[in-house]
Amino acid sequence: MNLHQSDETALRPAWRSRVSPSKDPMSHQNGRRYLSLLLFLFPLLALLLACTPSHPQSTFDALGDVAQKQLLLFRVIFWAAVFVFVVVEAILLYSVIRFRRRPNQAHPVPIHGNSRLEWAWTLAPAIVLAVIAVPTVRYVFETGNVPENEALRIKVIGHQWWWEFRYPQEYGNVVTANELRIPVGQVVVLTLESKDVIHSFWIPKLAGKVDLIPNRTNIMWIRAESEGEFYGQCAEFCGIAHAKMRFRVKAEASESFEAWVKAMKAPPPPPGSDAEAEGARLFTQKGCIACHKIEGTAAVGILGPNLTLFASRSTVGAGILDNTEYNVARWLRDPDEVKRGNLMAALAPFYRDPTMRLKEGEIEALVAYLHSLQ
Ligand code: HEC
Ligand SMILES: [Cu+2]
Repeated sequence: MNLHQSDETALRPAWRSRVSPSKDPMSHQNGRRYLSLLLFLFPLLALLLACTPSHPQSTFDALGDVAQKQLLLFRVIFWAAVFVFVVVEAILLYSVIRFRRRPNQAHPVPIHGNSRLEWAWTLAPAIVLAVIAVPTVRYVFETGNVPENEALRIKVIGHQWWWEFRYPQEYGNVVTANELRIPVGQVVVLTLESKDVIHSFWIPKLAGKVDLIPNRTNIMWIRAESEGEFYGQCAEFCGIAHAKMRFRVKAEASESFEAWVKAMKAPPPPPGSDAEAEGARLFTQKGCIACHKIEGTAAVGILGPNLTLFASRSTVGAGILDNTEYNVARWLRDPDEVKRGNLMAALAPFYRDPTMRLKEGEIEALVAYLHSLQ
């Protein structure tokens, strides 16, 4: 007989002796400890990943005035915080080790009040806060006040779950969706409104987020210092498809920007093939024109994104899929599969009533037509 084992069994309380080792409450606790360690490590990992400047939405790769000011402010505050952390932890560690309890030591005498220390720990944070306040207040004004020099003013309207951009009269009142074109190097003032609920407009590499609030107009400005495509997204939970409410900002030389504005005002070219002609016909017959607008055609709907020059945009479904023939067909076949809850699938009669669904041939023709719009 194993003496050791029987000893242990004898010592165990009755309710524990029936529990098998794997179900032992102690090992359960161990599991919990691992779980909390994982729960701690996971956000840390996510944080580290988010810090890579190569990420298309990294705020550490600021490419516009506003984002650069905000990044500088972040750095000042971050290093001030690191300095405070190091000093406080150093004093703490020193005190813990230097004044630790030793054997046979009498109880320490409680002391009361030390004006030198009290002055020090009142003044030091005040100085740190004052140092941080100087650039903070300065940049709050600089990013909040819109520079007025011949800025281009664009109205941004948030919809569940896509973006509308309206250009001013000087730019022919052009309206587009999900892809904001701006001239590089120019200050662009954005007035932000919402059609339904609160959204938040965020282009990490160009500027921090500003909310779009129903019945209110907010203002922000951006200036892209280099040409390129910048990723953006809604940053305020706004309903089921919130995570799929993205957009792109395309900053380009002013000549190509002007050319784009001109093209946006022109009617589309005549159909180049039978499929395109069939697609144009279906676009009217299926009722797409009730919700979508295509400049220079009978399509004047405003419930959905403006599709003028749709083929020149880089995404479909508000920034979530590349604008390829395959993906546009996928969108038309079943928008809900691509973007659960979106309003095209919810409101268009041919998605509500399966017998009216588009047939493969019709989808092909519509894709050909939509991709001829460039
Ligand atoms: C009831 C209104 C409605 C009808 C009818 C409708 N759509 Fe839409 N459509 C929308 C809405 C709303 C969206 C935006 C969905 C989203 O991204 O959340 C959309 C998005 C799209 C997009 C993607 C646009 C982009 O920039 O991402 C395409 C392409 C499109 N519709 C084509 C069509 C075609 C083709 C038809 C006809 C067969 C059609 N739509 C009928 C409302 C409608
Ligand atoms: Cu939103």
